[in-house]
Amino acid sequence: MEEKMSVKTNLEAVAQKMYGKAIKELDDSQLYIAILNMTKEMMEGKGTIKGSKKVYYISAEFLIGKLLSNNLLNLGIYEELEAVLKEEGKELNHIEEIEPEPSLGNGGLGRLAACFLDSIASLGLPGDGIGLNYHFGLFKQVFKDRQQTAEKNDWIEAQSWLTKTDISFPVYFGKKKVQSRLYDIDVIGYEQGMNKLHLFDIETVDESIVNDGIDFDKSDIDKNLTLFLYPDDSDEAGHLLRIYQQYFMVSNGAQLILKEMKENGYDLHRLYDHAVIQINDTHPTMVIPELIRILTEEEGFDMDEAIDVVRKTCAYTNHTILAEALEKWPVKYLKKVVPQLMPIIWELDKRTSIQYDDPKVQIIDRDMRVHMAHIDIHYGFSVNGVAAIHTEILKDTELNCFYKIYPEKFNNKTNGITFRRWLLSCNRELAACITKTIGAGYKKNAAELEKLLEHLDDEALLTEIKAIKKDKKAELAAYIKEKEGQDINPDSIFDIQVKRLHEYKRQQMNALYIIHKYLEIKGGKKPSTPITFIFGAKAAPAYIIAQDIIHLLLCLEQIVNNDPDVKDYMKVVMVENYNVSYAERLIPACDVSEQISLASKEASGTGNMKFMLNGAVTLGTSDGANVEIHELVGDDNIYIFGEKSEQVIEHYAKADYVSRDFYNKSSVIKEAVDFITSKEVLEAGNEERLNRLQRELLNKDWFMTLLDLEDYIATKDRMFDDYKDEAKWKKMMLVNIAKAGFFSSDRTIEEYNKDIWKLN
Ligand code: 26Q
Repeated sequence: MEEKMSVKTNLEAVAQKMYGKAIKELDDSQLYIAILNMTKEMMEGKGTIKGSKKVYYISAEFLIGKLLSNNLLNLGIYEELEAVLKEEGKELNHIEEIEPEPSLGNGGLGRLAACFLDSIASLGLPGDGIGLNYHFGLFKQVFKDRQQTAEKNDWIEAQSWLTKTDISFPVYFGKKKVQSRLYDIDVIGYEQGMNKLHLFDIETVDESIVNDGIDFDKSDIDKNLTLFLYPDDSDEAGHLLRIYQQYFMVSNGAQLILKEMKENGYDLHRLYDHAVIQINDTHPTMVIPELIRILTEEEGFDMDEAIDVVRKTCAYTNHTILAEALEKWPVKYLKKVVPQLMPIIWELDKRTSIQYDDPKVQIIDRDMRVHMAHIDIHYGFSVNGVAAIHTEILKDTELNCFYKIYPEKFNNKTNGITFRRWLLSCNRELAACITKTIGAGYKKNAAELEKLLEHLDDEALLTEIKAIKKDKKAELAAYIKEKEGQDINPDSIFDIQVKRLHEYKRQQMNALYIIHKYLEIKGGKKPSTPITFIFGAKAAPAYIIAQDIIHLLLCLEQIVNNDPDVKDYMKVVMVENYNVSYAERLIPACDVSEQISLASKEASGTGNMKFMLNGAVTLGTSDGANVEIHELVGDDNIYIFGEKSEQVIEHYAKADYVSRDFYNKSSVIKEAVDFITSKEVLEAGNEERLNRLQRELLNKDWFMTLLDLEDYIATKDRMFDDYKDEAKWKKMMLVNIAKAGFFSSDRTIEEYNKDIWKLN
């Protein structure tokens, strides 16, 4: 009661002060601003988390999503506020809608960073994020003529979670100087104190230079440096700007860290006793030479000691084994953007080449490209992969020559997700049901979810969980009707694939299944339960084939949903502008979680964990964290198909995969692939795109779609068949929820702390 009084009194006071009005007189937008300000004040009141050693998680991306409901939840005032508002005739749900979503990330890597910040604070560990304050973040996806177009995503408003600080550093690009400005976002732990997300910006950014869509003049960094986040494959012109951004981030980061060390009176010669820098993929790698540069040029260190101190401070996380995604910047580019770093990088290269003659481990290769990951591995103390199989592949193949040199540096940290956002906040009904059944202990200790296994025969519980799923499906159906204008049947199976569009993730294989089902229904074979296939995916604007796959999905949506013979049995929906907020609605409503990457290619995946936690059953390959999900839930509670990673790696080594052979020997595959350029699809779509996609599948298919297609179809059919067995399905749901505890990012962060950071 007292809490409720205080939230009410607090909000009334803020409303009076800002608008001179009572709560009930405010409209939702004004109320949002009032609640934002009240929440920021209450967070400040919790105080900063302190300790003698701090982790700095440096990352080009923090895909934080909307913050209001999570901050309220972590402050422990969500329910009180909701009740206060209700008394005044207001709905917190509606107010939450007003907050714009920052899209400061591409996908998994950025979202992981956001989950980690939540867990670091929730465990009471001192740890800040360091990144960039992109004004438009990742583009907003808009479909036109069944194709993706990109628009800017304007998220910064006069009043927001950002707090402008008085911290500003000079950053030099050779002789050119820019002056930074630091903005902070408070990160409140669950029933804990506060850390910070530090986002650097420059004040001269000019939002008006953006033309149509997301096109802008790339030459003037004073105006464009922090305008946009780069999509995960940028064109040549974008590369230089990407390097400008990276250096701007790390130079500011290094200056901030050293400033904090000095303010605390710490000896920089023992930097590693007070700071650990976690480098999120290679995007912040230049922090290593930058720190060495500052220590030698400005702090009087000799080179040997500077390198030693920095090496003991920096740790690197690898998120990919796709060779094309590993950053290798031409010396020419670095010389142009950051000439002051080149002598340091040459020095690091010289030391490495003296010690190791293997060309595969050099910093600068014969083509004069700087291998960013090699800097991290030689000049950091820890290298981790993000799921067990991923780390094994790094050790055995991709980074094997490094593993032989530094076996002690390699370790695995299987990814995790914050249960505050991905259960307590996005599925309050399920959380309440779990709390009623096993108590609230799981909120702080996710492993306690296993207690649910004692209730496998509890019919009432199983029925309740299924009913919650049904409600969530109905809510999603209503939302999709509103946003996409599509009618979907809440009693159909919701089969969902949401993630970035990439060939290795194989959305195209799912599309081929849909074609196969469509043709079956046309031929008179109707599924016993209707199915809704839901997709959400952004494609990097320069990634042509990915755009083609989106086009195919949108064409299928058009054809299937408008075919009177078919639409009662299946529907296809590709939602526009899939983002964190959309994920929060899709994930609780999912029955079948599609995790179908080519084995060995998806480092971990984290959507797979979110779906399982919300009672979806996984249809997946033995890839990334699916392997660990499989081990946890056992064969009976997951649907695994396709070739294993060893086999796939062997196909690449022998170059023996020929997609056309699969097409020629299977009529099912042939029919599905042929349909891409059938009369029906060509009428709905763009001939050039559809032809190109079909040719790609037949002549190249680098990610082996056709290799696994038949097994995929058979396994998916079996899964849909099992859905009819309600008793069986409900048990699978419960086992998946119960076993999801391992994937709490609290567990992941505890492991980082124990093995790498060693914060006390
Ligand atoms: C690189 C150079 C130039 C421009 C952009 C980039 C770039 C940007 C983003 C390269 C990669 C990314 C993002 C990678 C990513 O999201 N990786 C995912 O990380 C997740 C968290 O560990 C894993 O779960 C996924 O498996 C992995 O794909």
